Amino acid sequence: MANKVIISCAVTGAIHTPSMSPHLPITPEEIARSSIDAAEAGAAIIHLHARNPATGEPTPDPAVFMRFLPVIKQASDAVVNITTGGGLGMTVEERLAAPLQASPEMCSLNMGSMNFNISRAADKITDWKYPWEKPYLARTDDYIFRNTFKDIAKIVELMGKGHGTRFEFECYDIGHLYNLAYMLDRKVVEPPLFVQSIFGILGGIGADTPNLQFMRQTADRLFGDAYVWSVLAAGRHQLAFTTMAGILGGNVRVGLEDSLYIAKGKLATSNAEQVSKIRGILEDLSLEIATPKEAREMLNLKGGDRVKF
Ligand code: KMH
Ligand code: ZN
Repeated sequence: MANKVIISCAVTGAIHTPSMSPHLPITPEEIARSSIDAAEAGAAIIHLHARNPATGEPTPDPAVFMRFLPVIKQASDAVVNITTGGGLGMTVEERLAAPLQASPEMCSLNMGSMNFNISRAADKITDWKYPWEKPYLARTDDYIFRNTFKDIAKIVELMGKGHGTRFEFECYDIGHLYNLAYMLDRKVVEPPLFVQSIFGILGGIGADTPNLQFMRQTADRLFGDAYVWSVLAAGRHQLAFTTMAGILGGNVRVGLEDSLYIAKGKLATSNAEQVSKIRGILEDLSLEIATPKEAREMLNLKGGDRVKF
């Protein structure tokens, strides 16, 4: 089982905006449908954010999450992973509101504060669907995504100790691995650690191939066999980096949160399309895809019957 590949799918996120793709799921119905289809295509873990159904703006409102979480659970065995990163400008308290109510098997945990700059995305759009989109992106050249050691410890305390939720540790740079190692040394977090290495966000490590090995070797040195490695890369780097991660024995994350494309210049029409594509590549490389049950065993999750939705 150790060499089975977990495919995570991040279905909507808080980075892309409605004007960038007509295929980005916005409403609870669209998020549920897209998640269920992605799970059927082979995703064992579904990583979720919520959006205001009327405008597509990221929202921390637990009531909106609760409109799609039970629908996904009823139609699929996939592990539900709720963001604690939320959307740009949300407080840590706002970011925690939905996971505290839903008590999911997994939630994300961002391993450091950083300049999270997605302002370049605004350059390409000329026709904006909603007034919030352009300023939301543009102001990120002066935005710090806050995740202090105290914040991280608080999230572990509330979600980990409080709810038995385990974490997708989002590491955007090598230093974030050291932050996680510090938490491991102090027994704040427990193995097996699901380390999501992220490449290509401006403010974090770039999507250059040598960095993939650097990240892997550093994680090996710091965590030994106490971690399960996964990789995501932003935008056009998504497929190359996830393919390389599979070859190197890692797990992968795809989804429209991370990239809106399926090929050069071609928008993905669904999350399932990206899941099917990476699944096909991994299977062509003779790698086996983990089922949700196998992912639960690999990551020591509490089980889908112990969530509150
Ligand atoms: N969009 C990813 C680069 C979170 O949800 O906590 C970051 C992310 C953060 O997935
Ligand atoms: Zn996310």
